[in-house]
Amino acid sequence: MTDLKAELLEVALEAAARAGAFLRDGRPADLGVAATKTSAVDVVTEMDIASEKLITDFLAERRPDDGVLGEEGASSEGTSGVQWVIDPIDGTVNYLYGRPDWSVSIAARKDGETLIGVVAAPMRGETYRAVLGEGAHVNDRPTHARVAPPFAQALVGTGFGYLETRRAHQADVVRELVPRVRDIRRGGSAAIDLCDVALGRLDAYYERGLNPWDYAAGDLIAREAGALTGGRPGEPVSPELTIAAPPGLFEPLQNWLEELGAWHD
Ligand code: LIP
Repeated sequence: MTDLKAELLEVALEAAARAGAFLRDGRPADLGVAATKTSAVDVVTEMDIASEKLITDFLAERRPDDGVLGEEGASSEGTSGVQWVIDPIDGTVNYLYGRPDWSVSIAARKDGETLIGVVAAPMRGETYRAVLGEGAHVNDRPTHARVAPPFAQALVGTGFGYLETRRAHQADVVRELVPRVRDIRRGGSAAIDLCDVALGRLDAYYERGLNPWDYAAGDLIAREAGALTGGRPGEPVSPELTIAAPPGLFEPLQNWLEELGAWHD
């Protein structure tokens, strides 16, 4: 592991641990919605904002020359060429409702490549991490995606956006999926869903409409665990479409999603 990747990983693990503990231990019993974004159900809480400030303050202390992109507005170019991509709470609606599946997602990118990714899931007592070319781990244990099952036996995760028109088309797509696979799961945190593919807790995951902060870390963790990731055929993961699955399942799922127009509203 290069010195840079080792340093970025150590900083990301500490930042995610601090934010995760703050969110787990400091959640107000009367937590409410502080603001909305693209719709009345696309919510931000005071804890999203506080978590992003905790992380960006820590990064400024440890890596002052790096750039930052955060879901709740953190945005700076930096001069080092390293950019941090942060989701201070992925699964905000779950966090708002006191449900356990939420995470802190932190990735570091340089020259267009994600070098390290960390996803902390405090209510699971687990932290997922990966370094480019060095494999994926859950806590300190290496993890690998499941071997591809037949399509009809695949457990597939997905999610839905916050806009009515997008949700209606996503429902049409998942309607076609349900009779063709083992089952679906809708966890509510893309970062955790991508890590669940890395852990073998899902056979596949797909979703349209994610932001870079939702998928940056989980995409690397899934790939380093042996899964393939991408969007439309020949495309990388993007807000247009994100897919993760082991070889042998990735290809038929990608073709099927292309045919059903899962990449558009
Ligand atoms: C969420 C994603 C989830 C998606 C939600 C939302 P947030 O991110 O993790 O997979 O279905 O619509 O985008 O908003 O909680 O950071």
